[in-house]
Amino acid sequence: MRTVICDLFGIQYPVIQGGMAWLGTAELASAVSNGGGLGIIGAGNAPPSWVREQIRATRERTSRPFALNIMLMSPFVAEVIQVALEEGVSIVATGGGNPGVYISTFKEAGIKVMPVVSSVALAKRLERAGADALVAEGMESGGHIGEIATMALVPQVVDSVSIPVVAAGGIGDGRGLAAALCLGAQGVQLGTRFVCAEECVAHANFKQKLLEARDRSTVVTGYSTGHPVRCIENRLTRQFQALERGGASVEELERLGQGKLELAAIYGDTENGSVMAGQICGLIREVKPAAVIIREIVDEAETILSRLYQGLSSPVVRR
Ligand code: TUI
Repeated sequence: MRTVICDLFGIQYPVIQGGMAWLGTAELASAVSNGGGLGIIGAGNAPPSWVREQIRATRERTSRPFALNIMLMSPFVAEVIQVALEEGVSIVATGGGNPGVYISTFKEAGIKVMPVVSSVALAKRLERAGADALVAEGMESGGHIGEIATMALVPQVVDSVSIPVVAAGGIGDGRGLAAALCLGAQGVQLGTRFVCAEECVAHANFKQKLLEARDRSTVVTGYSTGHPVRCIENRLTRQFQALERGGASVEELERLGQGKLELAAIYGDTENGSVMAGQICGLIREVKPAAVIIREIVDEAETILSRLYQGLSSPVVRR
């Protein structure tokens, strides 16, 4: 299965890993790239020294293309960009804001840029600014989200730009990949699914929380702060929502959120920490190697699409 996005990034399959803070480490990124997808190091709020180490560690583990995701709300954005330039990263993804002012810097260094967008307006602006591809991310995603669902967002972004679009949000298997291709996307980005990759450094409790999750397990907190975040419901989200309902200040709410992703993802406190996950979490039943996840997704999508083409009345095989 080859699409324009495979040629753009020099990858085998149009399957891209989400650039997750704390979890998009060299271990996961290299495993995804070695499996034929595009692995992404998630800089999150990490200091530039950590990002540099992860880039080097990824290179030790794979000779295939990988990307660095720069989270634009990070206090270290400028320094992380400097690290990307110094280390000669070939692909930069961005999230959590408008990367418009940085794109020319990346382009001058020969770096391909793929911002995450959650609206048509930003998609058009970033195409004009020189982005090479876009990730259209729906509100089914885990972590920091926009307002529009993937099914509605992807075709509208596809129609508004001429660069390739990758669909994200609510995609967890080959059915999602096939559907995304039908919406006009050239590939998919998956975060939640890759949290349950063997190579992901997430604490066992964090993975277990995802395996136990169902369709309605996630909630969105932070609408009142302007930074909505989707997580699995737990003590922290209930505490956050109670404070939000009580009209707590943005400062108080942001203070409550600080350090909570690390608490859950690394230390395994899934009650008091932030278990960021997308709505597709209910689909995930087991932990397996990233390369197996990728192959299963691609094989399933190919089967569905060929059965559709043959005119079979039920192209999707039920599990
Ligand atoms: O960035 C994400 N997802 C994330 S970042 C993150 S780290 C974090 N930790 C604690 C609290 C909050 C965040 C966890 N998950 N996804 C990509 C994404 N980008 N989703 C939405 C956006 C976005 C939002 C606004 C992109 C552009 C944008 O532009 C605003 C503007 O200025 O036009």
